[in-house]
Amino acid sequence: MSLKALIFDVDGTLANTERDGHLVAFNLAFAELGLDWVWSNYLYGELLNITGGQLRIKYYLKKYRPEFYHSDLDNFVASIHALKTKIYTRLINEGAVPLRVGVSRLFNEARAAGLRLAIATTTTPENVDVLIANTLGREALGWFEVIGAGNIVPKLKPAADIYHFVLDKMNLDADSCIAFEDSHNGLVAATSANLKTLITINEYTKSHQFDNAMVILDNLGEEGAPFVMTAGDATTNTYVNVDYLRELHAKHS
Ligand code: XBP
Ligand code: MG
Repeated sequence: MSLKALIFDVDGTLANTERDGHLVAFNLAFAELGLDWVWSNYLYGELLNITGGQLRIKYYLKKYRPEFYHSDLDNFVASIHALKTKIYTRLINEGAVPLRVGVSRLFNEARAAGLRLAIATTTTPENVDVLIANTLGREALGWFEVIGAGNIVPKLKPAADIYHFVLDKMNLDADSCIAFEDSHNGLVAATSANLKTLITINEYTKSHQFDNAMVILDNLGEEGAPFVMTAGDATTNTYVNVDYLRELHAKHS
């Protein structure tokens, strides 16, 4: 089966939104609400194992603030998270987070080659819109046939639900796609949906287990700025382009 579509995770894959966007926004939201919770970069690395901002806050409270009590915890956490989303979208609109190396180029090359594009993420839908619109322009939202985000499915990653949702909407077999992820949870979600997956690591995920990935890279690379491969078959390619993706796809079929 030939390669027809590319499906991208967002946080950590398209941009370093976790460190420069979400973490900053969580801490600003806590401060604005008078809460003395401060998440360090180190702690956030652990908290990222829990996908979904609201679940992440609840995990933090249980593990690090066991004495904390609120009579309506679900609503309280939802209200903190709503404020965090407002702050996050403001930060992104201010241009706080650029796309990672090679992302914009690959989108353009894939579109020119007639590959279909989609997004599969656990983040809140408005966070995706604002990141795409701010980095690539509002019209780029139309480049993605499906934007699967947040609670549109019952179970967040590492469950495969969001990938199944996207594949169903596109009416595509997993065999004809490649997924792009940055984390263990993301890889588990993608491979559980039978997707061949390319990993670009970041500072939070560099020590994660990526056993079933096709290849593990430090980023997508650019002409003249080669990627560094941590695992995968040796290649003469120095940056991820459509030819290399077709090669990887054929090799792993
Ligand atoms: C992303 C997430 C999200 C973001 C924060 O994971 O887990 O929770 O960290 O966004 P992935 P929200 O990259 O695997 O999709 O606060 O909107 O949940
Ligand atoms: Mg991610």
